[in-house]
Amino acid sequence: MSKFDNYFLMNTDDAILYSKEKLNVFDENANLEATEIGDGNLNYVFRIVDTNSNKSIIIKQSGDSARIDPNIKVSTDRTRIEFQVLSRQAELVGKLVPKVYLYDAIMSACVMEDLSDHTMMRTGLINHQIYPNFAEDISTFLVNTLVGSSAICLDYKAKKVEVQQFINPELCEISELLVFTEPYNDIFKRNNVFEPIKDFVQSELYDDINLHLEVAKCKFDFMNHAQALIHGDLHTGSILVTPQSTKIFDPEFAFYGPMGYDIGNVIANLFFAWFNGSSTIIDEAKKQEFTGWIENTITNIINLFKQKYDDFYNKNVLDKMAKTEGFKEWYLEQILTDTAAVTGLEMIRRIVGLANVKDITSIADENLRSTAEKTCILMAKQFITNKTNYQDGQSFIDTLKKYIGE
Ligand code: SR1
Ligand code: MG
Repeated sequence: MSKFDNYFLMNTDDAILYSKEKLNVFDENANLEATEIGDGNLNYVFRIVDTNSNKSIIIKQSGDSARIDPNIKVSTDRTRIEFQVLSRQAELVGKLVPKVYLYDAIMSACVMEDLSDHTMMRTGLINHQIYPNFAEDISTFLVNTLVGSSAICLDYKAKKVEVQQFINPELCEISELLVFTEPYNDIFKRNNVFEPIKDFVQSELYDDINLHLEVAKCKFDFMNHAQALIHGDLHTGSILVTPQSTKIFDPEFAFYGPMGYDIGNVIANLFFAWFNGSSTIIDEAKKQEFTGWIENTITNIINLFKQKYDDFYNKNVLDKMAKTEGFKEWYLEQILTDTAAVTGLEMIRRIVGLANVKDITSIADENLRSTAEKTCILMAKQFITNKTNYQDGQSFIDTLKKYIGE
């Protein structure tokens, strides 16, 4: 009989006991200390350290409801998905994801590498840190995990098995509501709209029927286009960084969906960092350096994605018909079109939806925050309604410049 034979939500003492009983990581005379460090919307994350040897690991456990809102019930199967996705992605991109050591189906826990020497990218960006390798690393991650898990590279049956393995109905439903529905109507009255822009949100989002039509098209693409094993929640809170290293984690929203969903999430969250820097950095030269780096990073991610896609495709394409002249280019155009639309969708939902982002909510000056939020919404609408026009990195920056009046 073990305390861990039946599921319950652990506290720090339980996490220490769990480490001793279930893991073969620490010495018998280890002096273990545990801290709960989770700051996401859903899960509990324990860091266990042996103060004698400094050896440490992470135990991530899922509860049956969201931390951000206990009324939101979520399947604990998401931990299995996270473990299996990280294992699969390790084969595709090696060191760009944390190592996973154990999945415990009873406790809905996953044990993984401790990356406490890294910083959560959103925190780093809010402190206006620059990460010179990021565009290179994330473009490799995107191409290898997305194209590498798609029907371009997998045989017919293997791909269907993967689609089935990573079916993720409850987490997808969260995105279907929070990203593709509620920002346009607030049907569940849980949107978080900054008071000074309420009227603007009413006219630009809730009342814009043409926009709703374009969003509906994207929503049905998200629900029905099983293109690749996507991360599903690739914002800057799902990325750990140092100036030399990038680690993409937390793929609990993963499923077979459109590739552009991941790329668009990365681009949108970099725009939030741009608006934070532009609104809060006082020193003009520092501001230019930081926002200029974000602009180059956005441009480089799209352009590097295109280059690496081309190379990866040529080396790995299996399907006979996918080798037809012109198909590779056509397929890329669709991915970039989806990317633009999702950039817009993520920008809107993080400004007005249930789950906001600190980059924007931490802008203390009310007028600057209102301007940043309105500009994000207007840019986002362009990305959604003119999604076919974003086929290179510069086009994303051109929209930024247009709406900030440069
Ligand atoms: C109820 S969960 C709210 C948001 O947090 C996650 O990180 C996802 O982005 C989700 O939409
Ligand atoms: Mg998360």
